Amino acid sequence: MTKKSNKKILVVLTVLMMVLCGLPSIAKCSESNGSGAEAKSKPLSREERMKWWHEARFGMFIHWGLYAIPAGQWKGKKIPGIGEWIMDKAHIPIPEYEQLTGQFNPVKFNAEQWVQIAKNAGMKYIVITSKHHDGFCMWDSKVTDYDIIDATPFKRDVLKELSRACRENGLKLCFYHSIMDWHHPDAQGPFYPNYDAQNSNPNFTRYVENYLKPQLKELVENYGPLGVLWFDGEWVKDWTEPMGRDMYNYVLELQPDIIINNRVGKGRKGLEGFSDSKEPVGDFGTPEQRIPAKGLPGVNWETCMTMNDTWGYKSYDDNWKSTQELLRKLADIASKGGNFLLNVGPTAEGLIPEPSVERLAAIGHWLKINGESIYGTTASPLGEIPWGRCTAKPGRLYLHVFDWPTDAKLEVPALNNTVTKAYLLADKEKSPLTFTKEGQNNLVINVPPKVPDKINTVIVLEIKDK
Ligand code: FHN
Repeated sequence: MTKKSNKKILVVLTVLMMVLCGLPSIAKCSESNGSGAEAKSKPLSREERMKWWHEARFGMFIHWGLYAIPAGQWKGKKIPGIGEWIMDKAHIPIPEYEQLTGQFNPVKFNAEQWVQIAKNAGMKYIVITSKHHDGFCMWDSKVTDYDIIDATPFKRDVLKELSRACRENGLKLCFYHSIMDWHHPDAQGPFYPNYDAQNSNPNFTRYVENYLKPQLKELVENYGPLGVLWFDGEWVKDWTEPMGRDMYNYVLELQPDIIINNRVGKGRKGLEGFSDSKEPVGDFGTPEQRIPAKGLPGVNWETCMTMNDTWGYKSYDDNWKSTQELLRKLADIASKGGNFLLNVGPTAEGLIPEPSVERLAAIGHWLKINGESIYGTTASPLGEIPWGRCTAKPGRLYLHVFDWPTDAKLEVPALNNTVTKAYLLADKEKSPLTFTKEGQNNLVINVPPKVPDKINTVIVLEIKDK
């Protein structure tokens, strides 16, 4: 019997189990102690589940898949747009795109090294594409052969290796998973590249029940516990808000403390927080490539962003953001109460591009000194500040100074609190800076004339009251 037919039998059995046990209770079913009286513990609240995530503030996004091989070029032509969309942008027929599997052999991939790069950058979690829109699976999935083990000469389960490395290094592993699938026959539709209306008989519900859900179960149960399930590709017309809600509940049953983004439903509205519906599904909003000017008050959110102009590797995209830009974005996001998910697009050999590595190392260096002003902080209680940003913790304000005052006097507007001490966060001795109150609420701090850190100097204010 072939592996494919084994997989088919497995799918049929799984579906049968689901029907017998009553959807969506796969986890309940396998957890039964046989007594019939299953004690159900109280579900964790959203904020209990999200505690580590708020503390973390900074994570690594990894877009990696077959698209790293063409790296933005197809048949000698540079294809405009983001690298991981090449199948769509270059109108590559499925059988032709599938040929890439034979070339996928990233022998330089080293999970430990990737995790070290993230850890040294001060990142606390990693979100990697388990499956992007092209449908190729980066783990050994039992419900398809279109995966890294069955279809490539590499035959290594990169998600398994990353899961181990993350666990050993104390980082949370999270998966990005695309709902839209350009490869699965049941998920086909006129939107998809090379849609063949004559020969296909798509059935999206069947795709969700027999493919998407079993795959997520594999990911949560065999690679978990996971930090986040980060859905995407939810805009396809076949995907509905009720399907999103069902999926949210399904995943939470599999792992009760998991966090799930807003793209599980159709909630990506406005600034990519949530729709106006009364109870939008998902735990956090996902502004993409932008930082909402005033954050997203009352909503958990995470900005995801590329370092150049692509998520998946493109060999000729050299439009890198500078370390200064990235570090200031991190402070800006934290000052508005959000998380920063910064992307890398590894090469087909399995290497994180050097410009990304360099920037991450520099960010890590800054965070080693100034991390206290980012991790576990909350949004700025102050209004707009002309020279930089502010983050807060109980009893402390962290002033992130981007533009150092030429007269060595830093004015902090609209500060109502009693300040007991001010010092540079980078100063191990915590030598106090002197300050005076000016007018009603303005505080003027006497700072060293020479800028200590051109990118972002952090001044700590210890304050008496909240
Ligand atoms: O289409 C994708 C894109 O390729 C990339 O994965 C980003 C990351 O947030 N999300 C989608 C567009 O919203």
